Amino acid sequence: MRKLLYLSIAICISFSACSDSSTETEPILCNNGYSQDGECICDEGYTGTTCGEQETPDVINISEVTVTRLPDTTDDGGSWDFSSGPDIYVEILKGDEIIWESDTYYENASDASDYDFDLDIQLTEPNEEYTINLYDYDESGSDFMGGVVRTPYNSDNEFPDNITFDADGSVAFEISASYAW
Ligand SMILES: [Ca+2]
Ligand SMILES: [Ca+2]
Repeated sequence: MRKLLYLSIAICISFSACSDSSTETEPILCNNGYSQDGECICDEGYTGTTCGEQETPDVINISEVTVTRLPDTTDDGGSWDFSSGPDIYVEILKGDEIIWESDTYYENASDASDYDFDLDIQLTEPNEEYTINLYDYDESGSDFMGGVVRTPYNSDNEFPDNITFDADGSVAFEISASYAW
């Protein structure tokens, strides 16, 4: 019996498993940040004790919009132009107000390709709805091809670089996004 007691004391000393090491600051798990002196230092855009909550950005910066789906024909199955495909351009709206419109278009576009438009705008109301519309350019008056409405931000989206505008309709888009707080 005595032998066993000595043994357990020896284990405690050699491995310091029984010593009071818990007085040292325990590192805590920080979801989006790092631990320093028992506190989480959060990455930009995150807040809360363990940096688990997103902070709503002041603006979402948009550097590109990509047309990822478009209708090759009109609703009644006809071609967009007399003998060719649609000549596409994009509009971004907040409510009824056009906040950006491409000044170039792609000639004779088809659903087989994606089409990138460069831009440099800010969405200043990330929690409100924006609309992206696609048009077939015609000198005699452009034709509306389809549009998608969505709120670009939500509080658990982890700030994606690409935001998809896709409501399973005839058109879909992706925007390249960065965030500022
Ligand atoms: Ca055309
Ligand atoms: Ca056209």
